[in-house]
Parts: sequence; structure tokens; C-alpha cells
Amino acid sequence: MLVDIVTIFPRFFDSPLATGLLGKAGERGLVQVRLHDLRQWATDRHRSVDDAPFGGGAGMVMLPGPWFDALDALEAEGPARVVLLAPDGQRLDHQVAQRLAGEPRLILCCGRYEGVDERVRTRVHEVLSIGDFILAGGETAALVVLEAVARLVPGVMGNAASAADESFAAGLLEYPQYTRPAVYRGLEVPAVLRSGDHGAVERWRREQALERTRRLRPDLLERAEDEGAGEAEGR
Ligand code: JF5
Repeated sequence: MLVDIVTIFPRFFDSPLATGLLGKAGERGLVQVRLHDLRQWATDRHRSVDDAPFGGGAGMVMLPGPWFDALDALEAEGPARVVLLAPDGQRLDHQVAQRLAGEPRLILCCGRYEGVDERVRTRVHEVLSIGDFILAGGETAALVVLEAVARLVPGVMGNAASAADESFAAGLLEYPQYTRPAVYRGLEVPAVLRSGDHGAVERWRREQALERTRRLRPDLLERAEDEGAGEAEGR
């Protein structure tokens, strides 16, 4: 997968792209990320990318020109799914991440200031939000999207990912996990996990996942029911 990121702060991505899962995915050529400074498509001598809003009001709005020229240049290289990160977009979830992980190329557009000139939206295929809050810029949201998508690209993670992913895809939270020691400061690991009875372990985990989802995220179960994934409820 190729990911082009357009931003006024390309350096923002340095450490996350060099570290951990994204670093390894880059090294292995599974997720190639290219950073583009939006200012390279600015046209005035101050390299402006924003201006005051028509109609007045606080703050600045990102100019359409640099965005249109950036997307002209990047799309001339070939087809890509163009995504704008903004608070009014579709909420990112596991399903959206899975869909994007199947794309050969993404262009992530990071807005700043009070927003992006509305006409830029004629050039994007979709707007994505990571939640109902306002960030200083789309960069943080783009990183969240990138990490959620990259770990679903085939080969990026081993099988360790799939169990938890399948659980979430089925609309359930994960079951509780423990490692050594068996007793830590008087806190015990549930006996069933040390019983060696794999069937009992599996049943316990399923029960825990369901109970935890019911208690903490009942909305996930309702959604699973609506989607006809009744087996999540043991039916
Ligand atoms: C942004 C206009 C982009 O604040 C966000 C955001 C929140 N959830 N998802 C994205 O992006 C920055 C702000 C204003 C465009």
C-alpha cells in the first residue's frame, strides 16, 4: 500500500513513521508513506496556505489553490482514494479501517486552522473523523487512521493481531489477559486459565468478552444484533 500525506507539518510524522509497527511496515515495503509539504504548492512569495474567511469571522481558512494543485500533481501519478480528516467526517471504526486497508493507494489530507475552503471537498472521495472533538490539525487524525489501517494490511502483523481483530469485527471487546506471575501482590490469575483445559479456557474467554461488552459497550452488541451477527450472543 502507498500512502501520500499532504500536510503543512511533514516533520510531525517523523517519529511515528520510524517507530514500532509503522517503522517495520515501512522497512519491509508493505506500507510506503510519502510526505508532502502543502507549501510546495503555495504560489505567493510568503508561501501562504491560508487566508481570512469570506463573510468575516475568527481565524483563517486554508486556500483552495494549494490543495487543488497538490491533488492534481499526486493524482497525475495514478489513481488513489483521497481522504480528508475533519471533525464532520464519517467516524473511523474497524470496518472503515478494513475497507481502507484494501486500497492500493491513499492520499490523506491534513487540514489546519479553522478549516479548509469548502471547494476542496469536491476533490476528496471521503471525509473521516476520529471522534467528536476538535484537534489543532488533521495530522493527529491521519496518524490514527494510518496506524489502524496499516496493521490490517496483509503481512504487517502476524497472527497475534487476528484474534483481537476478529473479536472486534464480531462486535465484542477482548477478554481479560494475564501473564506471569500467577499471583502478584495478592492478585490472582483466574484458575481456569491455569487449568490446562483448553475448552474451559475458550468458554471462559467468550463469556468474559460478552459480559465485558454488555457492561462497558452495550452499543457494540446492539450493532452486532442489527447486523445479524447473532452468533456473538451465542445464538
Ligand atoms: C481539522 C478542520 C481539520 O479536528 C480534527 C478531527 C477531529 N476528529 N477527526 C478529525 O481534524 C482537524 C479541524 C478543522 C479540518
